[in-house]
Amino acid sequence: MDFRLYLVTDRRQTGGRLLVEVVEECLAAGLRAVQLREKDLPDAEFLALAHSLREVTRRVGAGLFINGRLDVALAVGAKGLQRGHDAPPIPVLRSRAPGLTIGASVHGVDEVRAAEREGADFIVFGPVYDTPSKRPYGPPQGVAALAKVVEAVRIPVFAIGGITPERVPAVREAGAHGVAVISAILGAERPGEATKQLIEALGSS
Ligand code: TZP
Repeated sequence: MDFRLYLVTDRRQTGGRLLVEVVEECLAAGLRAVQLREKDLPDAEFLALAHSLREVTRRVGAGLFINGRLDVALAVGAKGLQRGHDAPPIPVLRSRAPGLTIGASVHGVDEVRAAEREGADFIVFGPVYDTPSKRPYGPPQGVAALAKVVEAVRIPVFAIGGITPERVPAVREAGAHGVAVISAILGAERPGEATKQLIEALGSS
């Protein structure tokens, strides 16, 4: 995987700034991969946002990943698809879109093995740390569970959930290839600076 920092979008966390502008600032700071998530956006708006993000990522040669919606990933020429739990199985996605890089979002060791067997290119595992949006689903998984997941597969694992620059050393120690982040970047007063700090903690972008 040619990136270690994976920005996941949430347009409600930008403090009123336009999401595309914030992402542009992060790309200028060295960000190489963005996932458009926005699960609650109606199709037409989601597609329009995907086109805008495709444009700004294309300018700097960064990768755009689309959460869940294969049709949108294909329509905008995204680099990849982030597969959620309700999406078709990975082999089906792969047969429909052989060129896409497929990330699988998983929450447990069994699931992670299945995702690798089915052909996922990488894993996003979490929440590793406490994070407000995931509190309704129970306690965070913790770094020990992350280490187990990393041990169970050969594909790269990205840690998600409450990730900050200070927590990067612990998740890297647990074997994570990289981190996926929402609030530490989008909620920062200066998202570009926050991006730089995460890249520095990771040792590469
Ligand atoms: N999946 C697991 S935790 C999470 C998602 C989408 C939210 C991560 O957000 P933050 O703000 O980086 O903790």
